[in-house]
Amino acid sequence: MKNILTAPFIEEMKRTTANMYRLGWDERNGGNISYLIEESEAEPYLDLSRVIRTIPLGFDASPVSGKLFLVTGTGKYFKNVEHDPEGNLGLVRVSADGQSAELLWGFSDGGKFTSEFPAHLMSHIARLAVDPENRVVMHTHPTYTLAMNYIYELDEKKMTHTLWEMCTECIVVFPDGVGVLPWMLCGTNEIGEATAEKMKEFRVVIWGMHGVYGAGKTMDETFGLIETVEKAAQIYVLTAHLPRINTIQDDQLKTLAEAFGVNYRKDFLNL
Ligand code: 2HA
Ligand code: ZN
Repeated sequence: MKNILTAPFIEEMKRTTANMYRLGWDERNGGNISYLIEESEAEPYLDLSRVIRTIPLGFDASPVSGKLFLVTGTGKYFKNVEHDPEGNLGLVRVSADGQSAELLWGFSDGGKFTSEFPAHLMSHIARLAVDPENRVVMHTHPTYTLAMNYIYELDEKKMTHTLWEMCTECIVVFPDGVGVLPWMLCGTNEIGEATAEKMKEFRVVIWGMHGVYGAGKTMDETFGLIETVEKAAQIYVLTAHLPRINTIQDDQLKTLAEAFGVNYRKDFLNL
């Protein structure tokens, strides 16, 4: 058996959480990531028949039964993942009946997965139905996206439109726009279900006055998606109180989307 601490998926999780912490997006225990791992990726590092303990999920995750997820722990700090991956992360397999998670590695202090794991798994299920290659779900509290939530209507069309105007590449990176949920109690199945419903349509879902969920095929793609939304929100917040002299026009956004061949939300432009 190879040492799991050298596995590429652990390395990626360490690098990503450290990076997000340094960006100031994941204060204290803020944020959580789940990463679908293929059995063939985990097998060189772990005896997959050895279950350390079984943890109830609290909802029916049978559409992802048997799938492995590397996930951040509840109450754990992104800041600490790189120094103690085994204490702050866990590799779990969704049980055959979809009711629980079988811990295969990690959570070494007796901990468990993030309180948002239902929202993550429901989002994985929703995204996999649209894109079978989806593997990552990421939740974080990016500063400017959050700031924008307090000074801008929580409206999908308006918010997407404004974000698209803020950087030329936005419409190319998130042509599907951003889904928006009102403030809701986090850590519940209800917010998980609402997020998953939005994830059928959007890869980015803003949780009003809380943060953002992103989904994608790889850690880089998912991080890049959120990073681009955050950059746009930053430009917005830096300019919102100033007179707007210039803006990217809707016909230019259309030209961009067509030049890059992306399937964008045409109903989010005012043409
Ligand atoms: O895990 O960010 O939404 C901490 C959170 C909850
Ligand atoms: Zn959060």
